[in-house]
Amino acid sequence: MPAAPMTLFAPIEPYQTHQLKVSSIHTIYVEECGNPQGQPVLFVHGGPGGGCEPWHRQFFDPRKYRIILFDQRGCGRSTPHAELRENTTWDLVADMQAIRKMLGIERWVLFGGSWGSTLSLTYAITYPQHCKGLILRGIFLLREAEIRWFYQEGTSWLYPDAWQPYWTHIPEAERGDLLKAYYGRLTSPDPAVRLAAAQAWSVWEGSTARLIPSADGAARFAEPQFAEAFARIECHYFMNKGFFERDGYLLARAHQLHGIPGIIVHGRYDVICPLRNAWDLQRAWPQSRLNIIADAGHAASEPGIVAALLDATEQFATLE
Ligand code: STX
Repeated sequence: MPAAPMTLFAPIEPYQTHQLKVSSIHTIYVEECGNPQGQPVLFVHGGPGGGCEPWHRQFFDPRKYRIILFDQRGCGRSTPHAELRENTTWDLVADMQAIRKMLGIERWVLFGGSWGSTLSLTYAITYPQHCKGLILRGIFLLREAEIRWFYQEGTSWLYPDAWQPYWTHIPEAERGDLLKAYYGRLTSPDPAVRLAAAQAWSVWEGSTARLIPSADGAARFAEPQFAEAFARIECHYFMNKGFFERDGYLLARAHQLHGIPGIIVHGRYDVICPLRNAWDLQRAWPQSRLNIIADAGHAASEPGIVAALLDATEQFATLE
């Protein structure tokens, strides 16, 4: 097998784009890149509410893959922007089925990081017959302990500097439940209250994503259009516990993944989604392999993570 490249493939443009109406309110943006006859792969972005970016196309050899990307409800180029109504995990799973059918694909590879891993796992557990294989990074299982770790107490002990603006944005009396306090502000009728909360929420996440933080990396998270969708949609999903029927739902249903090959890539120093998540998932899913990256945090763009993901897409390019 030829060695996988260490850096992303060259930038590409879609050969086809779609606006798919998925509910009375929502229309989602879908694009296809690479080789129309290639291995179908669905890129599942993070957040929820993060949207796709052009460089996300570059994890896949465009000669070997039919690369499908979509912006989930309420974010990126999907409309209406930052909308929370008719926006649940199960709506997104249904949207993925609608995309699959629209494109005439029977089985595909799923590629998702962070919330993209959560949603890919939910889809695969619901529709294993349509999944050839899963490539997952920065595993997020949306358990209550994981939400508490990042938004209430945990990462705060490692990043007290970045934590300061996040928790002082909320008055002392409300700090016992920061998620709830943010939810109130993120759904305020006052656009200024919404935006300030969205920026504080979003910058917290942007400041903690990489092993070695970069100033411009966090700056994008303060951008109003991005922050509003990202913070509102994330907080809405987490207030609703991912819309799962119980805590630990994904691990409890992991047996549904039996027979689906998986490659899990996770940074040792991921403080948004601790390595324990990937460990627990691997143990519940014997057909997966866990690749721990010794010198990386949570971000998809860190060098060791990029190299491991490129190696994974090279391996799955010919999966039957
Ligand atoms: N949210 C984790 C997540 O899915 C708890 C995520 N974090 N940052 C991102 O996604 C983007 C880089 C996609 C914005």
